[in-house]
Amino acid sequence: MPRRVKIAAAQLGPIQRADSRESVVARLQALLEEAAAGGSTLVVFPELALTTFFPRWLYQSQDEVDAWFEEEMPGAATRPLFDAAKRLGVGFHLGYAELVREGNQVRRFNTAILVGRDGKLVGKYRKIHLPGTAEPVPGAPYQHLEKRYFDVGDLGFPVWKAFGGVTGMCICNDRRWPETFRVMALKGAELVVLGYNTPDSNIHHPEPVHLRMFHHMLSLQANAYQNGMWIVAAAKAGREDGFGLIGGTCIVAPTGEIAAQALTEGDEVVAYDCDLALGEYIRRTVFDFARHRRIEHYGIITSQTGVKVQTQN
Ligand code: CDT
Repeated sequence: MPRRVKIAAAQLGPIQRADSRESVVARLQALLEEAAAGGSTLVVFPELALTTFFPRWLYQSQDEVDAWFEEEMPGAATRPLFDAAKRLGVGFHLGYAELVREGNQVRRFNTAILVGRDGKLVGKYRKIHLPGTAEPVPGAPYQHLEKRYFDVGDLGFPVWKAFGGVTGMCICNDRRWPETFRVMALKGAELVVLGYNTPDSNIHHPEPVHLRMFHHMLSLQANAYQNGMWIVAAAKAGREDGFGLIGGTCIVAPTGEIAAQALTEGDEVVAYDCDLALGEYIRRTVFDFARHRRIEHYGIITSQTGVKVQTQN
């Protein structure tokens, strides 16, 4: 039996450093309304969707850093989005920088939330695979300081019954790691939604430009197929603060095929009527985990991070 749910990936064009939260939320709301008018019941927004990709800069003070974070969700600036979701009966996924105060301790996460069609929180995910460095890379045209500004996510990879199926979340660099999707697939995920900010160059190693998009699509398509799940990925795209971000917002089917893809590097809604039951045959046949996985040979995956050469000779 098909289980159809129309899902929109809402790509954002660049957000400049001077843009206010209010102006960005107005853009998100316009995308939400467009997606709802087209019949979508879930709208996926990018990673850190309320601000410029601020980890590209080194700041002089902690106050400057904390200005990019939200202590409340919804807060004054974001409440209109939650109100619009409730009014339109459409849920959303939103990435933002989260600041948590616990006694004397402050923790900061790269976070995403899933909000239901009633405008209420369904679940939260905090990014686990933080890329980049804690210290600036000398001579680089811009930085990628996620390891400096964020704590590693502490919520694991949860999934929720939501939007007609079992739904999970991850954020940007998480999509490059097969463990991300396999853990959620083992919990029954049929749909994973994510946002990303992927620079169009690699500051750590010179790379042909086309590889940035290729590796993005390769990761999504391989993981969708190998886990028999839908993946909906929303980009922040275009030239932001003078530096390029790849677009490539897309919806990938459990077959690994691209069901829908953005055409621009600006604000754009990409939608598809996803049959959440489509992956069932893949998980019943070639990727029937219960019959075919051989966990007795996988232990090293969770007991070891880096490579230790262990040859047989
Ligand atoms: N935001 C984010 O996670 N971006 C990374 C860039 C990796 S290069 C340091 C990505 O995987 O797209």
